[in-house]
Amino acid sequence: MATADLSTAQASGPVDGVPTLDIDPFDEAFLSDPYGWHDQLRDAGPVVWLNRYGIYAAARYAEVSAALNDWQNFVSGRGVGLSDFARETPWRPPSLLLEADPPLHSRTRRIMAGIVSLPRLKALAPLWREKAVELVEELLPRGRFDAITDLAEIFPLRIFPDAVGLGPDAGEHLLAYAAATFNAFGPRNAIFEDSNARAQEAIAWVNEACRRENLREEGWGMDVYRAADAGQCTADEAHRLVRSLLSAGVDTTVNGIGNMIHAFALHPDQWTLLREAPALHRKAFEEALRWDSTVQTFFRTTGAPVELGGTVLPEGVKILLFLAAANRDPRRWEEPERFDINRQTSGHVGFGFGIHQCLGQMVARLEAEVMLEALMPRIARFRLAGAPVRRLNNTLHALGSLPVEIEAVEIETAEG
Ligand code: OVM
Repeated sequence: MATADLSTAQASGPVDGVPTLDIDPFDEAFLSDPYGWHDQLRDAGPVVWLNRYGIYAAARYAEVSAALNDWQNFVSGRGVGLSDFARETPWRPPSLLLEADPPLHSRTRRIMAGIVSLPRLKALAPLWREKAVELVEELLPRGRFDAITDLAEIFPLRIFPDAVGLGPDAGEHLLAYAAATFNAFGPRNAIFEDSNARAQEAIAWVNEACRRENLREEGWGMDVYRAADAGQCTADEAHRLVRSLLSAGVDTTVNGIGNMIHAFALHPDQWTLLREAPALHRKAFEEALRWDSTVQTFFRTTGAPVELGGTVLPEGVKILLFLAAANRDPRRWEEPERFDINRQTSGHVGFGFGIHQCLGQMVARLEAEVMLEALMPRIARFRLAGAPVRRLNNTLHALGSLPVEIEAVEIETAEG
């Protein structure tokens, strides 16, 4: 099996002085409640060795951010999952953004940054605002709904595929594809195998959807092909770059919004505070990302011997970076377990850090912003109406269901 091969292909043990742990960060117990395990990882040392996979790991803010910021030594081109592309065949042809290093990454990143740009988003904002209000008005009369399946999964799917220029019926395929993609960064465990088996049709659909002839003229996808026309990349690269939009743009924002609503349902005082000071809504989303990071982990591979947290790591080893644990590291954050929308959140690594920091962060922020703007004036309170159900994923902290009961705000009619 892949995991067994990996642990023998890797260095057989850690360099001297590195604490070793038997924790499996991809087993169901860990993934069901990662925050319950992070203290052990952080407290064991700045860099630890995980026996289960024969890899290094870091869960403290200082080392996670240092590694993310050092792209020369902590490379992405050998994959940002457990699998080392120098030794194993990748699950899919590597991303030209996520799984690439400079100079290739510099070129592809520049192309995409010009497309998923602030002016383009500003032009889309009025439509997205309208769609957010429309969805909230549909949900309000129900009193009870599922904040994941009726809202967090629905809203991005009503706006994002359209912005990319995909045809209709993208929704289910995109969700299935993204789940498998993010699971593939972990080991080939049952969680991966299950989602991979379910995603076969979605994979074929995505590969078709990324072709030039299947993209609408006015979407971001066609812009990538225009960059190819302009000589900035090849047509094959354009296909792969459009694939990045579909891979990274859906399950991330679905759970970014879902986890944020979950946070507010668990902290009604913070929702009240937000409604009293709606200008805090952008901060609130950042705090939600810090407090419950959608992307929990990414790997890097050492490209040369490199020092991290007082240990010199050898060349060619995998290191698992716990972004979500760094975001709750008491060495960096005051009362990190508190969800506090007034907190100074800058420096959180929920969008990563360094040259690979989330390309779509402005898209994610705009989606969350318009959703909060639609919810704030209309919902006085969220209450859990049942136990939230986790959807286990090797990379994402995801919910499958979040039943909520809401208290609607009566709309004031004009006086006179
Ligand atoms: C990509 C890609 C896929 C998954 C995640 C991601 C968080 C990027 O294909 O480029 O970024």
